[in-house]
Amino acid sequence: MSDPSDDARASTADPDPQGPEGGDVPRHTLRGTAVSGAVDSDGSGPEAGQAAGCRSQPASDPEARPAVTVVVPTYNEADNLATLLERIDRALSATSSYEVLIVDDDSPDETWRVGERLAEDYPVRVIRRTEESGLSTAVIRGFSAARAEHIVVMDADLQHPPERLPDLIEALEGGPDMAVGSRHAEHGSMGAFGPFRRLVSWVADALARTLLPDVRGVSDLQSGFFALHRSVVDEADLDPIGYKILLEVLVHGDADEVVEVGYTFGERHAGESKLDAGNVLAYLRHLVRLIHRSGESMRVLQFVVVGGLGALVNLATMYSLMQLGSPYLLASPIAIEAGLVSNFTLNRLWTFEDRAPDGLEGLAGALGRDHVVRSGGMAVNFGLLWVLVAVAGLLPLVGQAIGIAGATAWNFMGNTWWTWRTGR
Ligand SMILES: Nc1nc2c(ncn2[C@@H]2O[C@H](COP(=O)(O)OP(=O)(O)OP(=O)(O)O)[C@@H](O)[C@H]2O)c(=O)[nH]1
Ligand SMILES: [Mg+2]
Repeated sequence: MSDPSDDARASTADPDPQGPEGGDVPRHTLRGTAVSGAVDSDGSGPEAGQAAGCRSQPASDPEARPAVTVVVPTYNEADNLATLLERIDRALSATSSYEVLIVDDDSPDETWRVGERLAEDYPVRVIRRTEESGLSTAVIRGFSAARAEHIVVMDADLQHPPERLPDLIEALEGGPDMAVGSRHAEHGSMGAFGPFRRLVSWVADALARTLLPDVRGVSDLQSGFFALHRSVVDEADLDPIGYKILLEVLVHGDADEVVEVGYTFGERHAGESKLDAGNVLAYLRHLVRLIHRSGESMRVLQFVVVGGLGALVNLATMYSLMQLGSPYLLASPIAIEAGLVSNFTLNRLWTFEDRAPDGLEGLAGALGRDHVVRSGGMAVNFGLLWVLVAVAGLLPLVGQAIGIAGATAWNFMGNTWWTWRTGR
């Protein structure tokens, strides 16, 4: 975990040249970090930005701990803060003592300054970071500076309805370690999400669910709206890339029981989205790091090795048949089938050994399912090739290489969820 003084701001500091989603970030361990008063705001000392203290606690008592800390990462959200804080206050002030911790990356629109001004009316603290940037690291910074036992993470743009905060907090009080706001749970909805973003969100979810068995019970892995007991992250070694801090916490945090609370994703109130194509790449890199650290990468590696061997079996069979005088159009489908059977057998014995079905009937069923999955894989390969070459204008070989990667991902998902569904 970075020392709080990392963020101390020189008065002439420029915004981080890497931008809000800069490159790799340092690894964070929350163990043993100070959680109160260690906040730099406008440079006037650790207590800056705490003018209103914490609601329902004597403002004169600097040690007073709120029951809930709402961590809000911000970048250029100046126009959203007043409404956000007003609605959070309306939702929470009657039932909980709370504080809002704004973690701002030195926004050019001076979100941090607006936050400090609003701290006169609401229990707000502001952390203005200049030496580190990025949504996920901002949230981690919020975890370490939070003073409450219960921590909620939410966006500033009002897409996460503050009115659901009491439900998230109440869900925690019953015993679970985490409560995740979900758009797919009961009473949840994607709101005005367009079809393209729904598709992206679905693919991103499916990839994570396939590759990370630990997170399968959570229906909305893309959610940035969640609550946890601080013990979930106190000892966690968090090392995220990009946007998806929830995934990181689910995989590396100490949460045994996770519940979901449905919510409707609202429309951005003001300002602009920070999502761009770079986020997609960051997400994939994050997934690779997560599967590596969670040990699941071994299965993926085995699957790829088996696929490579299958390609060799395919070529060797075709070569042998043609040597025996078979025409290539007859040799090819036989060789393809030999490759498929080789993949199936090795995956049965090695990659998915822990899920092997019982008996001959179970095996035959798995073989049939595998053929369906791999036919889909060929369609994915061909479809991607066509889109990338005919629509996007890429070179055919590049399109084919991306097609193979897409088909491998498809086949792995199909094998994980369907082919080898038994025995688990
Ligand atoms: N501190 C910090 N906050 C960030 C950064 N990038 C985004 N945020 C904040 O994280 C929250 C989510 O960002 P959004 O741009 O709204 O992302 P999104 O909700 O997935 O995308 P939209 O639906 O298009 O709004 C907002 O409160 C942002 O201000 C960053 O680099 N640093
Ligand atoms: Mg948003």
